Amino acid sequence: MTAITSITAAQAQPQREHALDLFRQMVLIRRFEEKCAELYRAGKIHGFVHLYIGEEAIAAGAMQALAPDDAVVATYREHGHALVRGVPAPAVMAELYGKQEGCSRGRGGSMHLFDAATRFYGGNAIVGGGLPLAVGLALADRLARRPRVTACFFGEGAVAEGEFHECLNLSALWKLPVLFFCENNLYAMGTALGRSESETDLCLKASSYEIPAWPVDGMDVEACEDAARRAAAEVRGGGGPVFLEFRTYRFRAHSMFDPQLYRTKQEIDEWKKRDPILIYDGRLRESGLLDDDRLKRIEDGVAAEVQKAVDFAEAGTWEPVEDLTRFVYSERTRT
Ligand SMILES: Cc1ncc(C[n+]2csc(CCOP(=O)(O)OP(=O)(O)O)c2C)c(N)n1
Repeated sequence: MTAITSITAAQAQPQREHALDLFRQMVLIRRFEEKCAELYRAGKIHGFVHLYIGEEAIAAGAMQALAPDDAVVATYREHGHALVRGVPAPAVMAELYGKQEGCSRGRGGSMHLFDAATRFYGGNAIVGGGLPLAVGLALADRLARRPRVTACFFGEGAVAEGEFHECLNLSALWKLPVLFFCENNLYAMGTALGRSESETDLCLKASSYEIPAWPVDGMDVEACEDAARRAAAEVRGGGGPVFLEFRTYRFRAHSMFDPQLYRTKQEIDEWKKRDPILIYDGRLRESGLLDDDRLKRIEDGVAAEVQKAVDFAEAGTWEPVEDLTRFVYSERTRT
């Protein structure tokens, strides 16, 4: 996206609306997930929940590079990706509740959001598990000559997995249309990158497979959008995959259970000064696009959207016990 300070008058209005929309999407993810944490503590949501708070700029920015027909593959930290991709917030919240009105019929929960309509292929509890899916989706598009790309979001913890290397190798060899979007938040659960990797330069790893790769400030939503658009243009041009390393930080615990003994409060506070919402709030105010009134309108709108999602989830229904074996494939169900 063109920097909002250097646009012509003709471009100004859509650019302004776009900038405010990027901001609103980050606020939506933040408030939605703050509500998730509250509901988890209240016993409304069970199982594993991984919050994306602090990393919102990546999903909000990078998703702008995708067309409706493209595919998205994500990890278990994927509420934000689903929301920005257009999976309705009520369907996401109902899924977290385990209600059958959820986007995965309540059978997946927080880690397995899925939505065919937006080509959102999940949500995956397996570290690195999304990468082969993304390569397979891209291979299918290539074989069917469909001009689509697949965006694969994953954490830096995935680079320790064998399938990361297999997937980078094959997608580069076959020049498949994959956007590898690595979200490097420095820790895989409690393990800092340098404690598990001999080479911590992730772009160098991707380059070793002849994949163009560059780092991006993952706390700056415009930088994320700009990089993703450039990467998507290259991939659509038929040059094969591109790898982006979004440098970011998660402000909350790894999941709901994590004493966080592996990092200091001082480190967390330092990164919070680079809060993507705070940074963009400041930039929008400087360029005259945001003031207290407009911020209040955005916050009120988002609060209403989150409340609607909670109401929908609360009113949702549990799948009847007799349906337990539906969608379970085995010899027995076929006879
Ligand atoms: C194959 C596999 N090994 C181990 C785990 C346990 N595990 C869950 S999350 C996680 C850390 C992954 O970190 P990263 O990929 O950097 O993503 P982040 O949680 O930081 O977003 C691990 C090791 C798992 N889910 N899958």
